[in-house]
Amino acid sequence: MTSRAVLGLSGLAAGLFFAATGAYGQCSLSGATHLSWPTASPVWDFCFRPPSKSSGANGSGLELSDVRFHGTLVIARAHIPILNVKYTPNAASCGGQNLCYRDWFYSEKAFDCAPTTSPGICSGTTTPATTVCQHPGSDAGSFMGVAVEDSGTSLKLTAQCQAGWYRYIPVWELFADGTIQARFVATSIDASCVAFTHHHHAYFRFDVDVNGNAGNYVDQVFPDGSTQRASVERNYTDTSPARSTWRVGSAGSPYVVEISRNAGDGAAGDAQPVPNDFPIADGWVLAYDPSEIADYSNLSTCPANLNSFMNGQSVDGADIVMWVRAAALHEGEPGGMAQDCSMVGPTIRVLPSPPVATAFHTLSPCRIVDTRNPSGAYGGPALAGGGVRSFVVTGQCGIPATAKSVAVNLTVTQPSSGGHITVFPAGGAIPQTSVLNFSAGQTRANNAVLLLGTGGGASFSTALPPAGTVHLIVDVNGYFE
Ligand SMILES: [Cu+2]
Repeated sequence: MTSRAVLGLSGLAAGLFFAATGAYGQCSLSGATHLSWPTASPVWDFCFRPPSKSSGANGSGLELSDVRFHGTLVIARAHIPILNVKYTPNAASCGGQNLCYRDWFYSEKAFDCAPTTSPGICSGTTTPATTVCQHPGSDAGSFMGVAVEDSGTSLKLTAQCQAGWYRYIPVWELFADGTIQARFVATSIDASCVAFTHHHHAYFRFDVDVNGNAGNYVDQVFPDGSTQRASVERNYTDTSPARSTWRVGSAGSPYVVEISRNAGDGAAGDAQPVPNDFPIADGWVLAYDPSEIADYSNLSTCPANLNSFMNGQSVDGADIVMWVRAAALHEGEPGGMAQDCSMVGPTIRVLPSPPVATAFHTLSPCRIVDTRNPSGAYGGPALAGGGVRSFVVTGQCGIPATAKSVAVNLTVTQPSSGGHITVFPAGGAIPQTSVLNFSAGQTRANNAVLLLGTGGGASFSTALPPAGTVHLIVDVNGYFE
């Protein structure tokens, strides 16, 4: 199968096919390529631009935009507008007077990838993307552009840039469960200065538009699961080893977008092997401002000037922009080269919105689904292996349209073989954890709370061998609204 068959690439023609502003499938940034994945049943729909066409006076690497998950807009733009490098003091004057370089992220450098499936795009099906990380110290390859590699379980986009002797590699990997690994690799070709200890700092910018850019909110998520809503623009600093997690949502959206810094990304609170005039912070929570794509007024100085974007604007009910710093430490090796290729960067997870549960209402137990009954919306046939079946729960058994979730007793019976069932809001992603496990012929029951999704529906995914079946019975005993 060719890449064209695997990927729904509509490229520059996208604007011709999708005329309405903000329409599904349209790229809001010029020169972007539209993509949906997987083609058979798309989960992600987004656009991307190569570094040479990316936003900002210094570029911003491989830039994603118009990112939709199951049809809902989640991220308007994601990119890396600020890069810098900070050296420890050294006799070779590496890093110059301030031991620091401000770098650029628009200068593409050729790497190996084949075949080229359209101008500036390769699929890697014959030659996987092979950057300087696979042949440390020197460049190779002639492909210029973006590698778009479909492994079946993920879609990975890779580019490679140069700034002097440094090589910068942005990587975006999207998974069907709603995860995006936003990654950045800093490395270099052989050069004398890279043998001295230095830090690379990449500042990711996420214009998070959950279900549109209006009325978004952002919560800090603490290790115990509790949350605190941000009211005005702020920055935050991680302590070692703790790393921050934030969630952006909007009223009525089926999803929230969670952004987590990872352990390897460096914390402002870590012991610093470089003079600590930066990092200034590990992240910023800001209201969208079209003049704040990057710190343009600061290009001649090295530290990121993102604190100047904090001017007291409200972020509760605003269009939210999250900046996240990721740092890679390259430790000097006496007489040698520091050509580390470690990947740093935050993890994004699109999650079902938590129900706003203000009150629990008890119901007399009521059977809403029984697949042993004749075929129908709430009856047969039995659930089939590998299948997903959804039931509209609101409007049944006294459950009002305002219900956010329902308390149920789930029973499975007559399974043809061992397997399990998972539950999730209709229109949402299938989660990794099961609600009921069973073996062949077994009848099992469990209490559960079903989050309701699109149209007040709850969905059930059945893991069984392909021809297998299992009957499902759902008894409701209350709801949250
Ligand atoms: Cu380095």
